[in-house]
Amino acid sequence: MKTQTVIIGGGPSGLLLSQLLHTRGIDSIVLERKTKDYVLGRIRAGVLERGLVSLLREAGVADRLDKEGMPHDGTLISYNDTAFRVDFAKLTNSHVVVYGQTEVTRDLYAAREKAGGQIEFNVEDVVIHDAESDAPYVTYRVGDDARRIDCDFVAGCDGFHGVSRQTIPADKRQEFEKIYPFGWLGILSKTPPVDHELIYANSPRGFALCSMRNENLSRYYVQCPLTDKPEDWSDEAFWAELKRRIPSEYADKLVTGPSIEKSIAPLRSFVTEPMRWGRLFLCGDAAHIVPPTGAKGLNTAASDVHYLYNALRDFYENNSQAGIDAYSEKALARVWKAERFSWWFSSLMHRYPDQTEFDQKMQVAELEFLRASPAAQQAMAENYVGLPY
Ligand code: FAS
Ligand code: PHB
Repeated sequence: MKTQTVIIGGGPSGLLLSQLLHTRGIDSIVLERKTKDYVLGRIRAGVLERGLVSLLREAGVADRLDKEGMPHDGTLISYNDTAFRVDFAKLTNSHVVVYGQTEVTRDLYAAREKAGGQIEFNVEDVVIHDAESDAPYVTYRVGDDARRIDCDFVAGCDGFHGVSRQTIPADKRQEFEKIYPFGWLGILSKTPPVDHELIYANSPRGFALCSMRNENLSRYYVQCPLTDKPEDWSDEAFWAELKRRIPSEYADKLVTGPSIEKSIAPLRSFVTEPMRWGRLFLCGDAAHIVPPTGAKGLNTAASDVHYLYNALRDFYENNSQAGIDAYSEKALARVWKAERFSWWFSSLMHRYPDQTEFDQKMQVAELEFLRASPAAQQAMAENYVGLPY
């Protein structure tokens, strides 16, 4: 087989890139390790930056998003049984949209299938060959059937545990990592959200987040030790702990109910440099990971896709290498800003096992400053709604 771009990974990065390329008549084949249902079964991000919303519209997959997505003009931040609001609309004349990553991925699959896009599921033993040449190829297996695709480019959209990053020789890449000493226990429940906006809560017992997917589907998180397992937490124990971590005015009106999904995600900050190796380009979690505190994971994958899509367009439409030569530096410049914001917000909102009383005083002082300073809130709002591409 031959195509212009082989895309490894059928998550949001790979599907969005494939759909955008399709809009310009550029062929791609997506190789996905799992089944479509497995991919859609993952419960992950919930907040879309303005840049990702625009990109989904450009890809022609925003109809349902525009109908069902919930624009959020601000967020609440709570500590010491009190809360204040950061007003994105007033500070940035912009907003975010609450619409689950699962729905984004579902819309992208629907669009690719409607367009007759080629997606191969249950692929195994994916290997990228001759990435440094101008004629790379990918080999893989589906069952006992060994296959090969010759191409011009390979997009590594295969997440943190994929093969793409490992294809770049270890002595040619540099990795930067910070592991956080806690995880997030998340649940999904068919209950009305406790407020119409998100609540990020700093509490002496640990971080909590009140989010949602729609008016009757809530997403809640509590910080938990890395040694915890989802089965260690009954629904009752989760709700009781969440109520202890948010201001009483919200705890008193929290509607609880059975969890329909319960999982623990570890938190890490991670970046690999460069994000290009010859004709191989890394996008999304294949290249970087952020703690979900700033809702930047999916959104930073989107800016990578934007840069790579335009670079490949430039190559095919204008016969120019400029975009692909600039890709890694351009993508990393924005990646590091997202890493910084996610690290800052995580440091501000979580309880760290080795935290001293002085450290906790520093957190409260910064929260008081954020509460009182329009300039500080402006900085936070600009990062949260999404820095420009
Ligand atoms: P993905 O990991 O989503 O997709 C990669 C795809 O590649 C997967 O479908 C995988 O099956 C496939 N793949 C892997 N290896 C392969 C191989 N060898 N061959 C073929 N296919 C292969 N972000 C937020 O903003 N908010 C959150 O709350 C949040 N929660 C998260 C919870 C968890 C447990 C995880 C892991 C991530 C979370 N994220 C969150 C980040 C997440 O949303 C990612 O940023 C987003 O999924 C990035 O999309 P992709 O880059 O497409 O990677
Ligand atoms: C979510 O709704 O899953 C969500 C929202 C905001 C975050 C992280 C996760 O910062």
